[in-house]
Amino acid sequence: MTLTLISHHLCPYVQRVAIALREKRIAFEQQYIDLAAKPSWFTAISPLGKVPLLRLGDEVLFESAAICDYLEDAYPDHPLHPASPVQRAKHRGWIEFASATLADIWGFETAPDAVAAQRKAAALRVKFLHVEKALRDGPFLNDPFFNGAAFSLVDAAFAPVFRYFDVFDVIADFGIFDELDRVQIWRAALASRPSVQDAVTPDYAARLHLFLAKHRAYLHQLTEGMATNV
Ligand SMILES: N[C@@H](CCC(=O)N[C@@H](CS)C(=O)NCC(=O)O)C(=O)O
Repeated sequence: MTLTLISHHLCPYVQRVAIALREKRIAFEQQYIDLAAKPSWFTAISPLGKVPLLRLGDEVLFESAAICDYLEDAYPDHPLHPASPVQRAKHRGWIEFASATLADIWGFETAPDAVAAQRKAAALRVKFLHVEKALRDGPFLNDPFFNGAAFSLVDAAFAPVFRYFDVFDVIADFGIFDELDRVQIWRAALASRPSVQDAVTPDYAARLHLFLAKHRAYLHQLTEGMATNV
């Protein structure tokens, strides 16, 4: 059976599933749609009108968490959730935390001016301070994932979060990660993971810049020299 991941080039939730599929060594195809002009076949099969969807023959799954749960159940090799129920519940909580962080990123990347961007940068810093505390102690450089040596769905959820900043950091330094040493090590480890690198197309950064331009975002104004740096 062919698995098809219905995708959008910039969607971080799509990336979660693409990373999980690659980590579990499951073959799949990707089909990209334009969310600004959703095809009628897509709206017919997507109850919330959102990507990702995972097509499995005649079946269609929606919502990234439900899709990842399905992958864990149907493909138990290369597990991406811890065995302990307590740890699993904690991981689910942190995956939800990544979603809340994505909501702040949306506010940051679409902020129309410096004041709004600073406000959202401050909210993001508070989020990452929590993440810094959650990352455990230990020989972190040799063991850099959320759960230590084993890559998990929390890693798949945060990798697309950090990817945004690979583009934003080139535009301006908002100090969001200053002195968050564990977060920075984690971010670097995720960026060098092949499943993470392959979860987007090579034109990801160019597409994100176009998105910023379309929203007339403060970050875009900085690239154009239209605004003063923070
Ligand atoms: N809770 C959903 C969120 C998915 C989501 O927000 N997808 C966005 C793109 S990143 C989407 O399809 N939005 C629909 C639209 O823009 O109309 C999940 O985890 O799958």
